[in-house]
Amino acid sequence: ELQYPERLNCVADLLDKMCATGHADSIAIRSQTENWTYSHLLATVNRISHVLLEDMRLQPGNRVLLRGANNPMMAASVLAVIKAGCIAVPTMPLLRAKELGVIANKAEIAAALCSENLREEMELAVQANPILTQVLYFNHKGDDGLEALMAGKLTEFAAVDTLAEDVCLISFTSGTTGMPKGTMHFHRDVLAICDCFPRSTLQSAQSDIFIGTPPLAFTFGLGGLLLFPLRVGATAVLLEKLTPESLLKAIDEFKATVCFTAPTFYRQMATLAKNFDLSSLKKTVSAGEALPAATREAWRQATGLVMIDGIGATEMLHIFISAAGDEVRAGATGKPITGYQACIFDEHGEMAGPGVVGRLAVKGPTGCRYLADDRQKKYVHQGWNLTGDAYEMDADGYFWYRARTDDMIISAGYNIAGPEVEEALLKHPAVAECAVIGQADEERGQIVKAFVVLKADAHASASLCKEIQDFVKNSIAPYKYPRAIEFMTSLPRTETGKLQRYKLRTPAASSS
Ligand code: 3UK
Repeated sequence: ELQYPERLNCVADLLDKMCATGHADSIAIRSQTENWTYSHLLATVNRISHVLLEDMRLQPGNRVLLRGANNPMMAASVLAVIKAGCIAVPTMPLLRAKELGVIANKAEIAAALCSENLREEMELAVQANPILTQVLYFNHKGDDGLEALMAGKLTEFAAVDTLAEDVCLISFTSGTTGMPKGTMHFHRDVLAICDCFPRSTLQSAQSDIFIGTPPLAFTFGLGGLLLFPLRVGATAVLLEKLTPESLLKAIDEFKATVCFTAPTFYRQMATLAKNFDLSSLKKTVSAGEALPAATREAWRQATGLVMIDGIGATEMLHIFISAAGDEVRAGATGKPITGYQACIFDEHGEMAGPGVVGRLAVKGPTGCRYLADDRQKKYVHQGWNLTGDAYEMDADGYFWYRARTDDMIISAGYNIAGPEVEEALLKHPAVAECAVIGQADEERGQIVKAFVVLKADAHASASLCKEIQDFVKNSIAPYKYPRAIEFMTSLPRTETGKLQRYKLRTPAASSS
């Protein structure tokens, strides 16, 4: 049972307390060019907090948009906003002015801190959205930027005294449907995620070095690459523009012990792993999308590591079902992590027992609070958070992913889970990546359609198409095979590595 005092500022716990308890000289954050100790991070955060309250004249409770790739100043800015009693609204680096405007208006944001190299779209957003009145740029050499204002500030700053249940973070979902939703989280929630998954599932320690791809604007990255390491006095490596190859190189170079990324990254990393020394790696966490069994197996063969799959959601702040080590059951996501409960609701909204595919519901120390109220009722029922995922629980309490509820394909009366067909396709030696959707069909309602990216040495042809179809028919129930296959050079994905299936559905198909 997690217990927190009624008043707390989570950054005081994550930073001031760590400095005061022997971690001041340990390395908190590394990047390609910087090594920041805990005391340097604390001083930097404190100076930014002074700028927010004194120069930008913000009041506790004000919302501050943050825009930057994964780097030390972006991390310090997020922490400083929260320490000053304000609400951090981190945004994805690739967002354009239009999307930044939507977020600023939805979350009623007047002030922003933005990395100099992402200035262009920020300025366009400011021009088009009168609500945005103040922007300061960081990672900026000029005398009008955040660093120039910080120079004159004290390195001490007492965290603004907030309630454990004051909102400190508004996180927007990565928008696989193209409609970002804001979710609110308390100071207490931030500490709760640090005290659940990393402690019980990862068993993180001070000696750990965390690395990975998810942006700090995605709660998967904010937790895994900043909050979790700080909570145990460990080191976070923050790197920009990573590719599967450069991430492998960085693991080797920084001697990383814990890695966070998405399944597609691991799949590509597995093919290149032999060129690097990955002996420092102990825990590799996959989240954001279902982990195909073929990817889990390729990763084990390449590195000897048993992947830790975990399902999380922006609404819940972080991972709530997972398994590690001997607890892993290949194919299943795992069991509710310490502190969380999960169950399946059937189509009538009743709690279902083992063996029934239904809607995954979770409960724990964190929970969904949407900015816009109308969605809230759909997501939260009697304290249970309904994730929008179709799952099945087995008799031992393991949870097996089937599909997003809106990705279930109904073809000639059969319910077909797209990811199961994707799993089967990925086992074919010519297939590098794939995505399966339901395409509208006069006769069958929908048919299974696969978009396939071939490996470099394979060539698209009618005979390969037939071969792949037969291959699938031979490994799963034949009615699930893709009646249509389209070869692609790449698949549409979000910045967080999630497939954008809605972009593959033709208008006719999605309206049916
Ligand atoms: C899907 C998974 C199967 C699932 C997230 C870890 O992904 C995160 O948050 P989002 O709000 O999306 C949530 C949805 O993504 N999903 C995520 N992980 C898995 N499906 N297996 C998985 N392991 O549909 C879920 O409802 O972008 C992940 C930590 C923090 C996060 N915000």
